[in-house]
Amino acid sequence: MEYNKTKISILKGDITEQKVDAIVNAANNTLLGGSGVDGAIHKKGGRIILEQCKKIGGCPTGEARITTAGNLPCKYIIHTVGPIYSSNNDRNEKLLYNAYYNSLELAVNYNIKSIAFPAISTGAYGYPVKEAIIIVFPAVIDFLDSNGSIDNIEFVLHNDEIFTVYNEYFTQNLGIL
Ligand code: AR6
Repeated sequence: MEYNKTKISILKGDITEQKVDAIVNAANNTLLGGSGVDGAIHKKGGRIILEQCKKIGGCPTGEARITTAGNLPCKYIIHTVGPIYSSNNDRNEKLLYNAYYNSLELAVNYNIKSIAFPAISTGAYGYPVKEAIIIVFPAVIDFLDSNGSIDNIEFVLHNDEIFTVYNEYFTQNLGIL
């Protein structure tokens, strides 16, 4: 679909293979790597990403930081940290919203025109996908309403169940987005 001239798409796959300007990493506060999408990005991207992350020195939950992408086909990695679902309670929604919004804001500051997001916090951090999705799209739409200069936003889902939830939400809300 298109919103304010930005193409928004959902696909099933591996975010490390996306040939976009930037991919978003679902990192942790240390930015020193981990499992899941974070592990895949560091493994395929190579040590240069970790070296830059070490220099940055961490990232608070809901904020975003940027590095180059090493051996990956994209140009940049935007590292953001989503909330750990079980430990934030009433702040989960705001923190997840901020992770998406701040990643997009950082992207625009770097003149990034295409960006791919994983389903932040829905793996190790335990955020239920059906609760996450109703935060993700409004965050993106709010951002585009105030800042339209991104051409392409992709949601790259690694897992069938999550892809189905995104797809249903996308289909049902297409008319009102
Ligand atoms: N491409 C796209 N999505 C992926 C990929 C991939 N290659 N691999 C996994 N996913 P997670 P979190 C999906 O656990 O919940 C790390 O250890 C996966 O199916 O990667 O934000 C960090 O260092 C899930 O839907 O991130 C943190 O400590 C989604 O990515 C912690 O995990 C997010 O799952 C962050 O947890």
